[in-house]
Amino acid sequence: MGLLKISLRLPSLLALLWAGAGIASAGEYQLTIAGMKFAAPPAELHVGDVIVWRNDDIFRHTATARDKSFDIDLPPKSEGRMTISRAGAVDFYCRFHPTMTGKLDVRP
Ligand SMILES: [Cu+2]
Repeated sequence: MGLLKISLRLPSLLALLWAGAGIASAGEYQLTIAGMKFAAPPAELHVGDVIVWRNDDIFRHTATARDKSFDIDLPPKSEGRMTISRAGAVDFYCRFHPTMTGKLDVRP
């Protein structure tokens, strides 16, 4: 009887610890540009998360917010880090290739 109780409780305890760790830590996400396209950003972004923009192309790009909240210059084969500082939806584009676009959806 005692053994049964323990084996039932352990998985739910582990699940609780796992969920708690997810809430506490900010994430770091790489967002790659390749073939003149931004990769799709992660669906679950939060304030405090870090985005590492990575340009794998041989062309210079930028990750530029339409609301001017960020403007990351990305020479060929380079990376640029930024910490997300506010919640909301932000459309972004490349200043050199305006058809390159994407959107960040940031939760508080
Ligand atoms: Cu570009």
